[in-house]
Amino acid sequence: MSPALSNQTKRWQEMDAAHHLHPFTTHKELAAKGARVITHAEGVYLYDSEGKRMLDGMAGLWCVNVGYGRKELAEAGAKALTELPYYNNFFQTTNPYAAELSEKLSTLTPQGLDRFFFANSGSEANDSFVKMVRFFWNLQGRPEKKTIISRKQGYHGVTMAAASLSGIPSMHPQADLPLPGFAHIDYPYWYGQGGDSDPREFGLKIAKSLEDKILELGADKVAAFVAEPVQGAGGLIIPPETYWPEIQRICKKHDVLLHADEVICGFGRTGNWFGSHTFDIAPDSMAMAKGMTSGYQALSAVAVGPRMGEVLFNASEEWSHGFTYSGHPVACAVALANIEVMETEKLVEKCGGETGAYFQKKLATLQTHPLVGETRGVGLLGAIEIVKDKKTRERFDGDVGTMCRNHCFESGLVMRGIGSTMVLSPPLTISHAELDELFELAVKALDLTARELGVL
Ligand code: PXG
Repeated sequence: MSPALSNQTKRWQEMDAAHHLHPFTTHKELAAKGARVITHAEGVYLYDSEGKRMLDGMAGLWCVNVGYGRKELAEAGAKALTELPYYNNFFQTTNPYAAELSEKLSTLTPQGLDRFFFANSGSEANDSFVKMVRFFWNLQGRPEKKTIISRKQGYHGVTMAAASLSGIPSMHPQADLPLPGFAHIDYPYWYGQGGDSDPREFGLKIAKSLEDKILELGADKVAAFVAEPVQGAGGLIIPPETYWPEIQRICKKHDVLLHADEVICGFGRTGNWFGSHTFDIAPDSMAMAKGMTSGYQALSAVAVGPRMGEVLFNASEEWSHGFTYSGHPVACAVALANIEVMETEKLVEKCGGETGAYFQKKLATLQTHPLVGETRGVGLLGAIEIVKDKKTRERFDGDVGTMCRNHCFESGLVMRGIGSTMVLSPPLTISHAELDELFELAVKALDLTARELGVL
């Protein structure tokens, strides 16, 4: 941040340091430095309180798919706020926005996933799934079928059950997690762990760890397998093509339900409406959030297919679950407007077509950079592996991801660092000229990182 900050920025930083607990933050460190204050945003650009402009290569937190400043979404929200700012969906009541959104979603999701429970965050959606699947197996007369298997480095949220599903090691000890009934298996990170193996064989080997775990626990004890089509926060892990077909075969064979966490992959990110379309996955249920409203409102959903849906819809017992804001009219109105923008502007087709192809072409050019061991991507998701030695894939000591991220910020680009992997997930509305700018800034930040590491 610039040395001479305005009084207003200083005031905000002081208030913040004194009173605001941030997500995933070391507060001592932040207070010493002062938080960056983002005051407005337009298109693919963010602006801070000192007037600095940054290209948002992460679409917020993988969510602002239609870009910032979209009047259509603001107007739809304002209209709902005026007409029906709130009413609940308990007690045999609904609202037009929630009803219309659930029907609309049923036309976009993979076949059969036609029933939706609304919540307010990805964490709540996954937590709700955990309760749903337990209820399902109880109703089926199989109360022992309860353990849920998920993956190391998976990210499914932070509430007690969602954090138990998550497989990022730092998320567990502070809250004595995971809860009982959760198990974690290996994840298909070929570049990091596949060594010299053929990626196709590696995909099968990692998928087999699901079968091993099911057999170890007993198939009659396993309720579901939960996974992101592409692991996002865990390092943008795109599985080899053999992985998903084998996982699905194993789930079917052992009667284990498959829950796809589409919180990042959903709403166009991988070039189709859902990551399940891109990877040809037929899940029993899905979680969605983020791109559903492009982050303009807090909204998420669990979609269920016929197997769970029929049982839950036909239960004679009340499902004792739901949030004050489930199916909130304003959030649902904004989601409908967001989907309309995506359809009118053919953003999913563009991500799967010209914009995605241009992004992937530019991303691949970074492979010639002295720090870059691999780039990989799908749709408008991209990862850049920073290595010390391209041949052996040896990493640098220390947190090079944060080092590179800081150089990105200084250069005017938001790129996320996960260990030594840099990650991109820009708005789906990004133009070719803006992509040119994004990659120019990325090279600049990589050069600055290389200089700091003594490589250039
Ligand atoms: N599932 C997935 C796949 C996610 O990426 C969640 C669930 C939880 O959603 P909520 O709305 O409860 O946050 C997420 C969230 C990061 C980062 O640093 C990623 C997420 C959240 C915060 C930070 O990449 N993803």
